Amino acid sequence: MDGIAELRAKYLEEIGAASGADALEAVRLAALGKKGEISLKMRELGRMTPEERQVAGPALNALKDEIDAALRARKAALEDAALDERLKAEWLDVTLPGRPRPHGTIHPVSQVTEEMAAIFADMGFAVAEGPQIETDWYNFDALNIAPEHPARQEHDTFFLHRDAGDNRPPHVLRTHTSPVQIRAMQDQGAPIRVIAPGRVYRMDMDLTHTPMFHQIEGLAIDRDITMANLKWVLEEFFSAFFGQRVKTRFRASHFPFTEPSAEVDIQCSWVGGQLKVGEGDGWMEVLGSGMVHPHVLRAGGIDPDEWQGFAFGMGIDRMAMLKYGIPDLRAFFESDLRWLRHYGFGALEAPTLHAG
Ligand code: 2NM
Repeated sequence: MDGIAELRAKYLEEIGAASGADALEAVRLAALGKKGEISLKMRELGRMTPEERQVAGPALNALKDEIDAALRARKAALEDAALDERLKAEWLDVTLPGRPRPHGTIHPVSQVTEEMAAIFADMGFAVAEGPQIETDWYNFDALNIAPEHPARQEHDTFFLHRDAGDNRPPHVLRTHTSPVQIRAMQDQGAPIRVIAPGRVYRMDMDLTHTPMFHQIEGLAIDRDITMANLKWVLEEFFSAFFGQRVKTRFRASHFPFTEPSAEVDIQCSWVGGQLKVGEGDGWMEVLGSGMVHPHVLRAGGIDPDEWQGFAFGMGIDRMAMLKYGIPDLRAFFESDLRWLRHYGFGALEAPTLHAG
């Protein structure tokens, strides 16, 4: 059939010369589109004699397939070339430092709480938490603090407002984390080993007191716990916390929730206005403790004829000041960014048992 060789040569050349996707599409339409030259030629097959068609049909089909394949090949080649160009033009210096982003710090209270939890965890104590708004039963009665006991006033408790006629039991902002220990005893029973760190509230505001502060209390109940266990646990704790052997001194004291009770001092020196823990022959009171009172065990649902144990409580904020040399308690809760950046910790400074 006439013209096939010419068509083939013409379109293969145009395909080779097409410099982009649009030009290539124009060639495809001109050759194989509805009104394309090759399509029109195929339509002419119907008007041929059978003999003519037998020659022209296969030739046209072969041409169509060849042009089609050439179009695809050219399209792929153009796309490859475009990608090569892009890869040459675009580049990224992976050695550049990242853009600096502002990031916060871990508050010393959070850091020290984590450090303490890690040390006590090593001695088998789990962390317990509870509500900061408590009933006066959990905050006082369960802890053997009688209604007329001076501790209820001494604590200068924040009571929640009650409208006249509102007969719900009185609620308070907890004045210590001991109610958490009562709840833990009720929930878990004996034996039990927990620490309860958290916020507590007392109406007190001067150079060394803030109305909100942080306390950590410990509780260990078993069949044969004595004050010897208490002394070992506390000495182990202080030595791990301060990173050196720290001597302790137990002084007889009184708390409604423990009997007997002891206040605990740690060894320190005070030279040239500089306080150092774990050396010298001075003592500093840091902790209250004792054997849990039978009334308190009973409030926690534990039988005091079968079980006994020790409890202790200390201030977290003051321990943070001691360990990290932070001078002013009130600055702890002022949210001053300069203070937070100076005394704060990096997110990756994980607490260790040997922090220095
Ligand atoms: C202290 C001193 C002595 C104490 C008692 C309890 C409980 F709930 F188990 F009875 N928790 N913490 C306790 C004992 C706290 O703080 C100065």
